[in-house]
Amino acid sequence: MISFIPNTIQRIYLVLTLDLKKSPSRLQIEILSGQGTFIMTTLQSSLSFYIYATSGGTLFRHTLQELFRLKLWKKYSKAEQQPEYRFTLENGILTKEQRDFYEKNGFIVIRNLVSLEALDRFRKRFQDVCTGKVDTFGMTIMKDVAIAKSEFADGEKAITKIQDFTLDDELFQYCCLPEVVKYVENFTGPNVMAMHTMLINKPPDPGTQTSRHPLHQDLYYFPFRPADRIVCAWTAMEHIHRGNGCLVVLPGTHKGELQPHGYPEWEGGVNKMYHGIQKFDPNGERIHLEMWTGDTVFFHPVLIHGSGTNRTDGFRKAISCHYAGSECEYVECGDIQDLISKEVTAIFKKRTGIQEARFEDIWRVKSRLVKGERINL
Ligand SMILES: O=C(O)CCC(=O)C(=O)O
Repeated sequence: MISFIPNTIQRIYLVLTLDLKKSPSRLQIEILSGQGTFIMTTLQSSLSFYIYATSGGTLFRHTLQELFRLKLWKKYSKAEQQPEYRFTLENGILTKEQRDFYEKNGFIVIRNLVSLEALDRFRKRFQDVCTGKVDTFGMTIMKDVAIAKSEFADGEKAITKIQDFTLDDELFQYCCLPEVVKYVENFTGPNVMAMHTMLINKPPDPGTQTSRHPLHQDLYYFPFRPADRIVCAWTAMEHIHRGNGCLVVLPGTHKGELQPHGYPEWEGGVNKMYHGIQKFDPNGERIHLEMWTGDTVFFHPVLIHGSGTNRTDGFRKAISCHYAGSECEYVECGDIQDLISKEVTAIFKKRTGIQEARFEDIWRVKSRLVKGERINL
């Protein structure tokens, strides 16, 4: 009798205040966060229990089946907080295996993506740029430090790289190739900007090893973020292997931080703006990417990579574009990017005479929308 009265009062209270509409997940949060208090379970049938809890002075009841759903919710919400996929997006055409590979390694090679015909058009246009047949407005034309003084002082053989060809409608076609862009969207999302473009014509090394490209992170050059919504597409214009200086990547380094860079102290000299990372694990894993004509590698801007010496007689060609989701934003560059931002801005000021130019202004001018809407960049 003594225990019957409080029990009856409690049951009446339960019935009067029962709120069956409270969502199980909400109740779970409140119990876990201490706002709600678990009270008891009662047997509903042989398979079903009710779980009672109070929150904010009201009592709630859920069945064991709902508790099971709560477990699923807990699992799902954990996935939301620590997403399995950070570097790739849902909306693309990468398979699960390809996404997992990129997430883990920071790059993915897609074989035979770009046609020979398209690459021949870009090769022809490059030759026309080198021989002065087309307007090179906006482009940066670079020579190897060793070549400038060599027998290849003119024409295609004198030029190691052209950058910033977004204003050239012919070369810009590379950035817009649907077969490339459909992969790019896996990383940038649907609003795609071409930010940085290059056609690299790695020359035969004259023995100085200046044809090497030191290990670096491309994000070092970029004043926009977030890094995970930026990707490079780099297409082999011929068979590229260790002999002619293929790309070398340090898998998994895209998960790290942007590192300090500077000019490496190489005996034979270093090309302008070829800054290298100053500290890295020399014993870390390296992968040399052997690629055939049309193969395309997509890689993250924090991935440490570079390319080797060209020990052949041929000029090794590759074409690339760095894309970013147009929702990315320009940011103030910190100390790590101080050297490169000053160097690039000084060159731009000298070339254009625009003394007020800031680092981000240069990027605004040279970038071009590929698909979707131009939002921030
Ligand atoms: O094609 C190459 O040699 C490497 C290019 C590269 O990594 C770069 O220019 O950032």
